[in-house]
Amino acid sequence: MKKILLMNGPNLNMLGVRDPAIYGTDTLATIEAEFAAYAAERGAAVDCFQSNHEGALIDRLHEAYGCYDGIVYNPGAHTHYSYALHDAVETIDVPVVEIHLSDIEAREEFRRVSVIAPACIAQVKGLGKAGYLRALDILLDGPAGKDGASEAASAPAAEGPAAGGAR
Ligand code: CA2
Repeated sequence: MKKILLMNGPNLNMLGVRDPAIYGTDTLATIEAEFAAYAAERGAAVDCFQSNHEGALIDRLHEAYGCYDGIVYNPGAHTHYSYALHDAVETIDVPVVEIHLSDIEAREEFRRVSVIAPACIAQVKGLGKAGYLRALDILLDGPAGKDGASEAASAPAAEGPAAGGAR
């Protein structure tokens, strides 16, 4: 059975508590439960981790080395500036799909850049909580997906309403 790690970064523990217009009404616990249920349907086991601390997230990525078949990771605001997390993702030799609930390309200027994406095999954005499931599909099936749709192979694939223009 494949082992998948679901990681969420800073402030994502606040999902469902504030800003439902941007991030939806689901709590992180609900998203994690639905992700784990979908993974089970697909024959994969899931561990979940959320932290508001960069060092704890780096430590968890290091611990994932050799233990997981893939990681679905929403780095939160670390996305836009943490080269330390970029380096950790690059170091561990585990495929990572970056996921964002919102379409970071369509928001404030500072959110349009992901410094993590170049270390990931794909990026999914703007699909809300369904994006987490899509990210899992990419890990299990590859970026082309079950239906065989083609996506860029040489660079991380970006999905969502503004797919292709994320970086
Ligand atoms: O769209 C995403 O998933 C983000 O990763 C969410 C991050 C944001 O910094 C990224 O630019 C895009 C923020 C998560 C904050 O979540 C909250 C949830 C409820 C209330 C307040 C914050």
